[in-house]
Amino acid sequence: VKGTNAFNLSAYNTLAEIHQFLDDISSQHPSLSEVIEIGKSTLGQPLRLIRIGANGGTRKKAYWIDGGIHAREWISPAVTVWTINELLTNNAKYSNLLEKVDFYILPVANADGYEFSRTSNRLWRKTRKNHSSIWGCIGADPNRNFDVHFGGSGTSSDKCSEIYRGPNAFSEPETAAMRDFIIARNSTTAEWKVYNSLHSYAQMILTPWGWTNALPDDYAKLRALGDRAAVALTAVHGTKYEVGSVTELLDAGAGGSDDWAYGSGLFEYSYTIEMRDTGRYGFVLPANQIVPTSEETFEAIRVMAESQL
Ligand code: ING
Ligand code: ZN
Repeated sequence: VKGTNAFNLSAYNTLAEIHQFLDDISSQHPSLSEVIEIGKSTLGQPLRLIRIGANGGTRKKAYWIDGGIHAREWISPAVTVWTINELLTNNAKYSNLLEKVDFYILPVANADGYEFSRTSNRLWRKTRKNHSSIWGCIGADPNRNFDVHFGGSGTSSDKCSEIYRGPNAFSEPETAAMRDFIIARNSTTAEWKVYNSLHSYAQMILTPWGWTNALPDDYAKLRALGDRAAVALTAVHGTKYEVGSVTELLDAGAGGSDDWAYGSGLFEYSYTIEMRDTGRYGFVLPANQIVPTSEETFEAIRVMAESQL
């Protein structure tokens, strides 16, 4: 499947290829999109997102999607680029949605980790910031580095752990850039509504909380929309999904981005979506599953977005 300028939507692309794709597709749809650099990674890579929506500059309901918080979950950046291509290439189909809602899509939140996973260690998860001189113990888990009950259950102070939370909340420039951008936009042009963080693998739509077994006050509301999204997702290719809070379905993990998005009060709805598969290939999902995974995940996103119309 070829997207704009022969960008290959059915392959796992490099960070540079993804950034080129953002520039190319945005230049083809200048009235519906803009590319924004929200900061730099530890190793100096730009952290780039695309805003997609009509009427640039006006305050609109806003939908955030990040991919690639965890380096090895390659399906996540791949689904974000497919989604960007779908919204812009077929924008006539989504004109009402794009009039009312702005999408902010950050394909590769953990840019350094993604490149390291591509070039050196396929199963790398964390960032690449040097918190430790011990070989193999670099980086922090960005999904334990946000600030809701930072340092709580399901996190580690061991720099060699896969769930090392970092020395303090937002110690990683990648998570700090997300926080700063989301907060700054909130007071200008984004009325944040829905937060999605795309991960793999488990086939689950997860609501907060990750830091406690307690459920959020609005759990019934979050769950109802998550359930509707899962039904739409499954209808595409029959892929089975579970819906529940992080601690209902997985182990606790404090400092997750979805807990911060919801707990900060910035977003009304917040979900971590754990995409394909359930373990057969795990993080090393074959590239021939990129398009079907994107097609089904997009229907879940569409339900969440259209709930805002
Ligand atoms: N799973 C998530 C992780 O960060 C999660 C699960 C989501 C934990 C939200 C805490 C909060 O461990 C994967 N596969 O990354
Ligand atoms: Zn993950």
